[in-house]
This record gives sequence, C-alpha cells and structure tokens, in this order.
Amino acid sequence: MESLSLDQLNQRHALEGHLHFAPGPGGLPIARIANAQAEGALVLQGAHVLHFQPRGQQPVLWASQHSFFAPGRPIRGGIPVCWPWFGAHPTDPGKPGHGFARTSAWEVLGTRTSPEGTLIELGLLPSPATLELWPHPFSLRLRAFFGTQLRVELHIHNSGDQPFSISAALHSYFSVSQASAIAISGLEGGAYLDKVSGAPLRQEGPVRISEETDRVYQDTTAECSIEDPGLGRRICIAKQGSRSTVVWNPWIAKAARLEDFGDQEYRQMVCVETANAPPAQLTLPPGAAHCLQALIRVEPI
Ligand code: TA6
Repeated sequence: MESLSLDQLNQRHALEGHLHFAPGPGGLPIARIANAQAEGALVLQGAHVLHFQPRGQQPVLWASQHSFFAPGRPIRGGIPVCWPWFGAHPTDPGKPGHGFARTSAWEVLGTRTSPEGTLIELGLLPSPATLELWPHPFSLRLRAFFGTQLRVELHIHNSGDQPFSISAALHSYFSVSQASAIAISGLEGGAYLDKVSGAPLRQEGPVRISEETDRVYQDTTAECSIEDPGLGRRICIAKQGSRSTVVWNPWIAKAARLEDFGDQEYRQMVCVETANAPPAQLTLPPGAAHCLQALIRVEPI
C-alpha cells in the first residue's frame, strides 16, 4: 500500500473548511474534522477515532495524557479497532493484544461532507506482517461519520477461499465526570463473564464502577447509556452487528501498572465497547462480509 504525504492526502481528500490532514500527537498523521455539528479527529494509524465533540458539548471520548503516539504502538483512548481478535490471542500470548488492526497503517479511501456531517473512510489489506500474525486474506474498511452523532462502522470482508473466525471490538473510551458517580443502563439482567474474578455472573440493575471492572456481557444487542449527572448528560451507545458489550475501568491498581495510563485517570473514564468478544466468535465463510457499527450520541439529563 502506498503511503501518501500529508500534502498528497490534502490534495486528494481534504474538504475545505471541514476536513484536513495534519501532524497529530507524536507526529502521527491525523484527520481533523470541523463542521456545523461537531469537531472530531481520526489518527490514520489504526483508523483510530480519537476525538468527538458535538457543538456545545464537552468532549465525548477520553484519551490518556500518557498515551503513546508512536508507529506501531496502541493509543490509550478514543476508539481502538480490535481485530481480528479481542483481548489476548487465543493460543499465542506472544501476539499483540487486541490484534493488529489498531497499530497498522490504514489507507485513506475517501472523504465526503454534507449538511449533516463529514465522513472519512479508510481501508486495510493484508501485508507480510499481518499474514505472519494471521494467515488469512481479508479486506477491512472503517467508516467514521462526524455529525450530531458519531457513527463508526467496521466492515469486515473475507476475500479468501476459506472460512475464518474472528472476535472484534470498537473499544470506545468515554469521558465522564467521575467514574464512581455514573450508572450504565442497557445491560440489566444480562449474563456476563467477570474477567477480574473469572466468574460467570448476571447483571442486577445498572452497572456502577467502584473497583476494577472488566466484564464481557454476552448476547447483548441493546443500546447502552452512561448516565453522568456530573456533566448533566448521558452518552448513548447504540449498535449493530455486535452481540457482546464490554465494560472496562482499570481502577486504582491496574491504572498504576499501565505505563500509558495516569495513576488518577481511571476517575474520568469508562469503556463501553461494541464487540463480538470471546466466548463469542464470528465465522465468515469465503466471500462473506460483516459490519460492526457503533452509533454514539449525547443527550442532556
Ligand atoms: O476491553 C477490556 C480489555 O480487554 C481489558 O482486559 C484491558 O486489557 C483493556 O482491554 C485494555 O487493553 P490494552 O491492550 O489496550 O491495554
């Protein structure tokens, strides 16, 4: 895949007054979006949505002040694209956590703007490096639409002649006033795997955060919302093509162990992830396609 310079990207894909490419944090190429509805940003590495702020609102996505922004390193925040596996590799702990999509160089395929908002589309195809990690042909596309809502779509195509099985997530980090003061609705009664204790449990009432929280809610397709009285808002996360919802906050000890996570930053974030996460798998026959979509909006409360 040809990697274009910022000048070439701007010549081909910039949209006057709405979208342009510039050096982002750490010098990583970034698309910056501004329109009547919102501001946004997407780091080309990993097709990584980093920022979404509807006009008149506080930023919706969270990112650590300690995040790496370096070639091949995951970004701590925004919406990492976890593919073709979620979490640790199922059999080889030496392979990168959450797969390779989030640290790969994606290609800008197109941009478009309308009175409703601005779209950017990126693509990822196999390389010798990805085939080494995962020996299957594929085609990925990531579409991010910045309007009054943020719509993120991961389109997965099995371009090979053999079926493949994957797990995946749009691993969204959200900015909240105080993690211990929010309530996450939409998962009531759902069965989940508590990855902290290893126990299979069932959710009673809304999810509240008061300790390390790392839960994979299975067979959940409902919209979730993060009720945040401190910011006077709820963040609503609707989805399509996803049967798992992951809720994560590292809390005190794990945040302190993570090099790219400030010791106190757990207080201002929570992940509500749009996923198909183990034990769920997604098997695509040759030629099949699947779309994993998150639709994120903010409402006053
Ligand atoms: O989504 C929750 C999780 O799987 C946690 O177990 C934690 O590892 C988190 O993802 C972050 O993973 P990362 O590889 O980005 O540090």
